[in-house]
Amino acid sequence: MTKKISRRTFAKVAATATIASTASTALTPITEAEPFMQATSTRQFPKDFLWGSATASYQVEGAAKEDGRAPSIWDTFSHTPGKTVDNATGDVADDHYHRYKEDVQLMKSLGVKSYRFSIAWPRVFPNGDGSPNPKGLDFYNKLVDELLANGIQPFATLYHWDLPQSLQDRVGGWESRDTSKAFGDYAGYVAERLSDRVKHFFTINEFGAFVELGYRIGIHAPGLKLPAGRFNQTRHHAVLGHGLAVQAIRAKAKPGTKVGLAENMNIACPVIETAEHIDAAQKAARELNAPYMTVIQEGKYTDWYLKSVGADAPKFTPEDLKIISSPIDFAGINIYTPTYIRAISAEPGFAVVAPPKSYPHMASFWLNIGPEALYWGPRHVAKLWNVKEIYITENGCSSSDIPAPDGLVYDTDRVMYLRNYLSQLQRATADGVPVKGYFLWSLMDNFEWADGYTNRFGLHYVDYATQKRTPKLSAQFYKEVIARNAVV
Ligand code: GBH
Repeated sequence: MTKKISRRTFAKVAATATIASTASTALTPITEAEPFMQATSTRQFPKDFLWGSATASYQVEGAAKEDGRAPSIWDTFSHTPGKTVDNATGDVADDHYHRYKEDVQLMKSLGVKSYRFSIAWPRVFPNGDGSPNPKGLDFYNKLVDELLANGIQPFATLYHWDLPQSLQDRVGGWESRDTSKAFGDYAGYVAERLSDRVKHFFTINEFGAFVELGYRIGIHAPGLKLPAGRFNQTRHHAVLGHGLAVQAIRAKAKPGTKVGLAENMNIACPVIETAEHIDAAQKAARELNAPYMTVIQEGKYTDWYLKSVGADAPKFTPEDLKIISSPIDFAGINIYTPTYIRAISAEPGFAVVAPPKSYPHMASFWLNIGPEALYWGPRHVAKLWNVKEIYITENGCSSSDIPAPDGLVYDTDRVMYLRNYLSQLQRATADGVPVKGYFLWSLMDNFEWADGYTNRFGLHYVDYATQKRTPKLSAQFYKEVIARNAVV
């Protein structure tokens, strides 16, 4: 009879043998004998995974009054006393408008293959509609050329919240369909001129943030607190603007140009990974995103959404829904925090579990840590709507980021955050979820909206007094991830 040797005994024997034969190697090779060590190969991302970083115009550019740029609602809002921490504005921000070449070199040294930036609508159409400002697009032409010359693919967002003030004044901004229409025209104009070099466009960044915070809660520009009916109509005009932009881009851009959006969906994570909670989370993913991603994907508002808003439902035509759901080439999701979901037997089949007071978060109080959001977010999108091309258009975090005596920022908390989130993203790709790329927010510290310059999200520390950029520890970490195409 063969004597059975337990796995554990076998492991011990084999490990000893390995150590004996490679006595001088510091790292023991990973073998069957060490089942507790995960081989690097299993933490690998798919070949050609597109590593990138992201920024947005008003947060980095500065040059607020140059070359014919007119004010946006964010200029007005940030210049209104009391609206941002320390009354900070984006007048100068990172002065990226003048330092873009230096910033492209930061990207190059990280090794990113792509860069997501946004175009300032009021540079291109100072009044929002009407005559374009010929100098407006020059900056983006130069930026795109510089990126391509350095082997970095440009991904352009058409709206990251800097609405021309003129449209707010004349028609009430996104409260009016005129803004949706003007957005479509602007999108077509830009796509026609950049699509010889820019192959991916995002229409709108985060309906779920700018509409809610700007038109309902009032803590972002234009600072309104609309009643429910008008507010839901504003939501509708925003998704309509997206649809009109998709159509305009299709009409005007070079063949092969891809278009999508970048939405901060509510990321429904099952409280426990059992079939019933997973099922509930999937339902929640559809319902909690009903006014934006769901109507864009499905061409209808869900029954539950319409029921829950009742008499305050938006007014729309079947034609609107068709425009809103114009087919897109990919979905971008901005992912920061999880929303935990548990199954319930009553309608609608799920309940949101509020985070306990002790829930861990990063420097921003809202930034609860939930790495599995990076697994469930793209998985729901792929499953619910059969989306075949997904990008994580933002993920990252704020840290206190205080330079050490040697001048460097050792942001071990950001590295911890990223390592854990990326592990879950790797898990998604290994499970076959079609995530094609990841844009880390952000390339460098910048104007963090109502928080002004008090919250830092960058891989590079920015000394705002001198505009000096210094890579943080997290930049070194990300560089290593990109070089190895794996979680490190
Ligand atoms: C993104 O929003 C933005 O696209 C980007 O511009 C920004 O810099 C980045 O994240 C970091 O914040 O004050 O309690 O109402 C992320 C989603 C939604 C997060 C709104 C902050 C406000 C919380 N944001 N939320 S609260």
